[in-house]
Amino acid sequence: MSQPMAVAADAAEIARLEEAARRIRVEIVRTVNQAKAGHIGGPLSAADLLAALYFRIMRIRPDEPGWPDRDRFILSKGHSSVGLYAAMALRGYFPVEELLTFDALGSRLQGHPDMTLLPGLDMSTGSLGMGISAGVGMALGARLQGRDCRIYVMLGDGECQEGEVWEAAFVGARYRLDHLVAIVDHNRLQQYGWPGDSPEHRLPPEDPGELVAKWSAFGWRVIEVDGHDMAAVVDVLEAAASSDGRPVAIIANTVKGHGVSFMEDRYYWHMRVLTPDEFGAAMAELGEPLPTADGGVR
Ligand SMILES: Cc1ncc(C[n+]2csc(CCOP(=O)(O)OP(=O)(O)O)c2C)c(N)n1
Ligand SMILES: [Mg+2]
Repeated sequence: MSQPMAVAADAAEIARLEEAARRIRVEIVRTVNQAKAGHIGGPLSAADLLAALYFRIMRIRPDEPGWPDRDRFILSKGHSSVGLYAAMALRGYFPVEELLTFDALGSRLQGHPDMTLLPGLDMSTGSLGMGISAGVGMALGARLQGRDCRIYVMLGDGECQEGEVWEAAFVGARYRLDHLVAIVDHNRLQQYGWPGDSPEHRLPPEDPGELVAKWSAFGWRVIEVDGHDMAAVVDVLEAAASSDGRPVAIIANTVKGHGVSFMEDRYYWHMRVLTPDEFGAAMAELGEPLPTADGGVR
């Protein structure tokens, strides 16, 4: 059975999704601040993509996480788990307050996603390069079982340096897995990368156009998009559903740390704990100013 056509996203729907993305960012910052641990730049660059997927695109049932026909999501860049957890909590998989247990001993929300702990999590990840192989397996499995579900895999651009990504890309195209959608969070930074022309500046993991050329050369249908333009993100994710026999790679051009000005494009916010002042400033920028001792806001 083919998937029902979605009603086109109007301005109110785009605003709803933008608000979901803002709330995801707020929970990312709050959670990392509470845990004094966790990655922050990568989750922030992925927030708009996660909002579009979890709040509109994916056919999922948060109250029935094991529904066999659900679309699957694999966060291959598993270090961005806090963004995925925020999206799942806000979408109703578990209480938002549980985010405060992030990375604690015994929590279901480990620093890297553990599918044996959290219902609704489709794959354990963290070792970069592996998620896309799992996605190929799931797409093959769904085909064998006659299921119409889509498999979405989010990768980092630095992660695309892993050889296993390209082994899986080769196989995905060979088997014409047109229900497999890879989304590359192309934020042009990795953890450290190569030094640029100043101490603040690091070179991107790839040359301009290189990811588009490589995924195309491996036989994938490639679509490029501004990963922070919600209307455009929704358009390409919906376009990805019209199959032409090839798996789809969406190269989403993003900014690492997007939404918090002093984190944007700065490699050292890949993983860093906020000072109290930074926490206050970040929450204010995200539209959730913290209360001050005298009853005002920062
Ligand atoms: C196989 C493997 N090597 C190294 C790491 C350590 N590591 C975690 S995140 C990261 C950088 C990833 O960069 P990118 O894929 O661009 O992610 P993003 O910019 O979205 O955070 C590295 C090297 C890892 N998790 N797995
Ligand atoms: Mg990156």
